[in-house]
Amino acid sequence: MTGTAPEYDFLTKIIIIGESGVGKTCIWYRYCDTCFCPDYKSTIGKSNDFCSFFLNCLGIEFKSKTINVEGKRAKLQIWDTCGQERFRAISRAHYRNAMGVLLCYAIDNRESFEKIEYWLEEVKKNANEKDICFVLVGTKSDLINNRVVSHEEGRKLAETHGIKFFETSAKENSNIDEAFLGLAKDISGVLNKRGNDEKIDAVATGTQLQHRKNSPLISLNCFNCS
Ligand SMILES: Nc1nc2c(ncn2[C@@H]2O[C@H](COP(=O)(O)OP(=O)(O)OP(=O)(O)O)[C@@H](O)[C@H]2O)c(=O)[nH]1
Ligand SMILES: [Mg+2]
Repeated sequence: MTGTAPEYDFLTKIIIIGESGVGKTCIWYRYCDTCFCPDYKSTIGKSNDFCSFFLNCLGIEFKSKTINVEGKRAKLQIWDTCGQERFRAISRAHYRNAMGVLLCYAIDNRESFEKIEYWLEEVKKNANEKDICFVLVGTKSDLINNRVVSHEEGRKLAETHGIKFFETSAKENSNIDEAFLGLAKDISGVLNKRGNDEKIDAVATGTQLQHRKNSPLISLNCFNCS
């Protein structure tokens, strides 16, 4: 046998979106680097150095994490985006090939909650992936005294869209692993179904199963197709 064993069963791209200041970058760092730094600068423009700004503008800023999703090794490529309106065109470039979206509002910011529908539509309009998975995330759940969006409101909104709901705190490291795992499970379900559909197609047409070349960042060693 040649080559080394693949390090994952599937690879998928996840983006974190929502209004500026809801805590996207903090969630990203907490999940990928297991740390919380309370004074991040707003994403884009977070560095005055031209090189960082340029890389950031190109969207070359993601972190990877490999987790176990129901027995499969899932490599999540997680992209932080910028919520500021003036950089929205750049953020849209991140939607390409995304299979999963962490849709964030802050529990102490009603406007960010009211903008969730906007963000949902924004992704649906601009993403090229038809089976994109969403989870709704109410961030900063530690700010109990400043809460203006109830847990029930979040739950109902998620239910309306048929998606999972989590309240998280990057500060207290609460529910963040669960939110990403919930999303990864949904993505795994979509990929599994696709794998099965492709197998059924292949049987029906008598052709050999092949991966779609333009599949969104799905690894070429996924789902029993070796
Ligand atoms: N109390 C509390 N504050 C948080 C939490 N997460 C983030 N913050 C604070 O919220 C502010 C904004 O956080 P960011 O992660 O930079 O927000 P963002 O969504 O990335 O903002 P943009 O990059 O402008 O789109 C920072 O001052 C953080 O310290 C949290 O879980 N609890
Ligand atoms: Mg940010």
